[in-house]
Amino acid sequence: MLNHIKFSVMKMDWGIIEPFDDMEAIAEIKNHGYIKFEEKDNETLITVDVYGFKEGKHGFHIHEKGTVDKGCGSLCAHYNPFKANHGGPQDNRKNRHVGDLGNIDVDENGICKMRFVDKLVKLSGEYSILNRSVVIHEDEDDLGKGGDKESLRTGNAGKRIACGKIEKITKN
Ligand SMILES: [Cu+2]
Ligand SMILES: [Zn+2]
Repeated sequence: MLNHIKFSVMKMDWGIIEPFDDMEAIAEIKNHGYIKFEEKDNETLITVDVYGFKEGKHGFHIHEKGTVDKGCGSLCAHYNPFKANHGGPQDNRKNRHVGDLGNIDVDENGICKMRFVDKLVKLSGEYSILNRSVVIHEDEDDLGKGGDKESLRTGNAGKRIACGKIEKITKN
């Protein structure tokens, strides 16, 4: 599966990527770019293309609600349908929230472009992330390894500095 995608989390040559076109969604982060989701064969390709953030790592999650009009503070906790502790994207579903996407790594120009595949994030079915939200935090997510209580809840990622609602892309 997905053998044609020769990357995990890295910057890439956009030209070699075959598009996933079964089902797509996008979260526009106002004044900061977008996050795109493409589901195919039970996996979801996530494309991050954002700008205007401070250099370094920033926690990156799917939160439960999609009410971005009421501010990033209204979006409730990380999307966690399996009632797990907080973790990172490499953990299995017993050890992470579905919404735990780790960190974006912002370069010295304030930009992060990356692509990776996630097996828990779904656009279809019972545990769909549609109409929920993407949140970018001020601090680095410790992926549940911080050794304190908050690490297992939020990864100590700090303030919510940007967010966007995940909306299905309707194709013509
Ligand atoms: Cu978050
Ligand atoms: Zn989490």
